[in-house]
Amino acid sequence: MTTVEYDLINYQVKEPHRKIEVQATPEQLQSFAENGYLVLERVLTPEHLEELRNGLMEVVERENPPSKKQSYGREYGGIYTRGLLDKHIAFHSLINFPPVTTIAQAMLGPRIQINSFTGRVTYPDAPAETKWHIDNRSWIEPMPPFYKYPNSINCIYYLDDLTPETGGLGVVPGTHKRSTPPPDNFDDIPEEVILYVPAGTVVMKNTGVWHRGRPNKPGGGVRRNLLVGHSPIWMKQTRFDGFAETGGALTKPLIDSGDPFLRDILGAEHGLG
Ligand SMILES: O=C(O)CCC(=O)C(=O)O
Repeated sequence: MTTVEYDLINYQVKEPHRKIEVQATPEQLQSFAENGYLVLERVLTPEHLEELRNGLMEVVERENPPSKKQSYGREYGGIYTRGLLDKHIAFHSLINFPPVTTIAQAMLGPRIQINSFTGRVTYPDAPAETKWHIDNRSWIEPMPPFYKYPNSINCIYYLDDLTPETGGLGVVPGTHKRSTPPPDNFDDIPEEVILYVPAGTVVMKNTGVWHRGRPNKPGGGVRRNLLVGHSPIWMKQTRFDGFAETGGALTKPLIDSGDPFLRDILGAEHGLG
């Protein structure tokens, strides 16, 4: 546990002093900053995992016929479903999930939002992988005088074990600090670290880190995960496939409750923080 205290330098903020009890050690935070990713092993209980798996499969089965195993092309294989906070109440348990959100606040500042909430499912009988990619980054060269490149975090909640059969997560440590994008292909990279983690583990990543979901092979089981983006409140929420990430039937009552943390994290506040 690490205590982090911030002052928001803004006359309009009612409570400018923010104290966060971060559920990580200073060494873990330092390693996240250096490598661009942090592994939180088994932070979901078996009961919580089951609720999330059931919620995800309900949505996926509602949206896709059983024969459909792919939303896009080979580059992003498997089924994707976006805007999950407004599709199933099971996911609301992750809106304020301190093992993750306090670390996001330690890395991004106290006023964070969820800017995307997506599920991904791949099946052993329909081998699927992703190419090397980054999730979200803006980098301009030369750096204009009034520009600071923004940082955000994507958290992958693994709902099934990652094994050589189901496919690990490949990451290249430190690449969030490079100006170059990853190669636009599926080739091996010598510095790749392959993470095989048990179900219930969350991998938090700077969205500029090069990574890929390795292939699910015949013999592996179904491989499910949730991809939850966090950013400072002033960034736009992602709009993949035309989805507004929050503000629909399930999240509007939470936003309308007026709770300051919920308003921030659900993207209803756009102040400078
Ligand atoms: O499934 C994984 O392990 C990673 C998926 C991913 O990075 C993505 O879909 O953007």
